[in-house]
Amino acid sequence: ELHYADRLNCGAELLDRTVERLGADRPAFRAGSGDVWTYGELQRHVDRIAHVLTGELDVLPGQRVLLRGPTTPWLAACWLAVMKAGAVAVTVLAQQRSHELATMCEIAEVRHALCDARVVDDLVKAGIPGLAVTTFGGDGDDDLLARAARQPDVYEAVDTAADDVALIAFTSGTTGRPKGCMHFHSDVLAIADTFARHVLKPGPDDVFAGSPPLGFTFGLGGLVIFPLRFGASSLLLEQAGPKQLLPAIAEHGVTVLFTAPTAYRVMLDELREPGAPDVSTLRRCVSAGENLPAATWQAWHERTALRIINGIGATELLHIFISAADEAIRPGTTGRPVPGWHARVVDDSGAPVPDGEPGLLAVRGPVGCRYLGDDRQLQYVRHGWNVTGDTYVRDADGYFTYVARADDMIISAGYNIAGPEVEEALLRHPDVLETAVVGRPDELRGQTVVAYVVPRPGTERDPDRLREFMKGELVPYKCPREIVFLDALPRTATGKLQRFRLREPGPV
Ligand code: 3SK
Repeated sequence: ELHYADRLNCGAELLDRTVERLGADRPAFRAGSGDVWTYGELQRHVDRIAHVLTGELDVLPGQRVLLRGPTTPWLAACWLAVMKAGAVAVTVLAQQRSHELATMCEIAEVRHALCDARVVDDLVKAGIPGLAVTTFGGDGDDDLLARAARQPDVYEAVDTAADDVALIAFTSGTTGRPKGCMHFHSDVLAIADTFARHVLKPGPDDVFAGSPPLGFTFGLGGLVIFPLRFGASSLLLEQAGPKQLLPAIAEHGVTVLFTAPTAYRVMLDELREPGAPDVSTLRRCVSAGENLPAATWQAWHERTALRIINGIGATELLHIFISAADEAIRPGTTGRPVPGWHARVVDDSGAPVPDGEPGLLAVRGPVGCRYLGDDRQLQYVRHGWNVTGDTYVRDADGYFTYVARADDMIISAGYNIAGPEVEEALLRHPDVLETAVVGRPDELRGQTVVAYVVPRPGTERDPDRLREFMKGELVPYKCPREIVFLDALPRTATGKLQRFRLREPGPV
């Protein structure tokens, strides 16, 4: 059980309390350019920005402030300043465009925006009524950083309640109108005090890095909240694809890595090349965002001797709630509920199903789903449990194994087929880099299994060879009837696969 004081400001806890414990001279943020901010420097930047927010921009506690930009120490400093000012951060992705931004600002009733000057055009173009936009990192006296430089460098955090809303994080899932998930000051600390504390077990000498952006709670947790909670440092990279991550690991001595299965596969290819970067500083590798196939886990382990920490998280629950560490890891499974969390597998009525049988994943813990003005809340929270929309199986040892998204089960000629199981089999073929398997409507069978495959560069696009291979891997009814080669799979801005686009008729 976690206990927090009734009055709690997560910005002050993450920054000021850490400085009190460990001093101001340790590194906090590192940028790709090689710049390093100590905790003391970060604190001064944050406090000056907080003064601008409350003293010049008239941001009031509880008001919503949009934050938008590539992953940089300045974006992270703005987030901390919004926390300390008692306002509510509405984190979005730099790639989100005018229409999406307008929708999210309308849902969250955003009045202020802090936006990296390099990506401000889309926000201005959105023409959001009543929105005051302040840029950072641009020219001119009005820029946030120029204003901050004129402010005092100590700011007393606003006295917020533990259950005041601190953050609104949007999830669009893979389709549909975005949903704003409200999270409290205590929620921000709870994800660090559950997953990070018990699974990652970080220390002040750790160097965090990863690919998810700060507008995705996977990245906000992994690259800002966790390192600050434990006095570690974080490398904040504007470009953090697998090709940039690998050399950065070697250059900055990264010890804790956050990324998704696809990036592990691409990095493995790079690591097989002669002269590949040295990744021997890595101590923890976390994978979330989508299912981690056992084949990817094994290949990474063979190449690096590291055991990837798989996890399932959700924007609704802020971060990872099922995972495993060290020797407790069982490849191919997600793991067990993180200490502080409870999980079970239920049927449509909410009743638990026996171990070994698939059903809906239901989760309960220190963070819960609170959609902002959206009746989809009634589907997500049922009988006090958060029903994530994933199909899972639990075994007798309490390990949870992913089957599919509940709406991704393929039903063909009366058989239930989990797309990820077919994908896992395809990934065992050396020519397959990425794959997505979906059901396509079919008069005879109801649905047929169609596999979309991204081949490894330089390999032949031969569907017959793959079909032959699959006959040796899976029972015939699960084998794809059609194999389509693509250069890339359709994904959301946070990297999630958009299966619905593959199910639609016509070209992808
Ligand atoms: O949506 C996810 O997959 C996720 C994973 C880890 C942490 C947070 C999130 C939202």
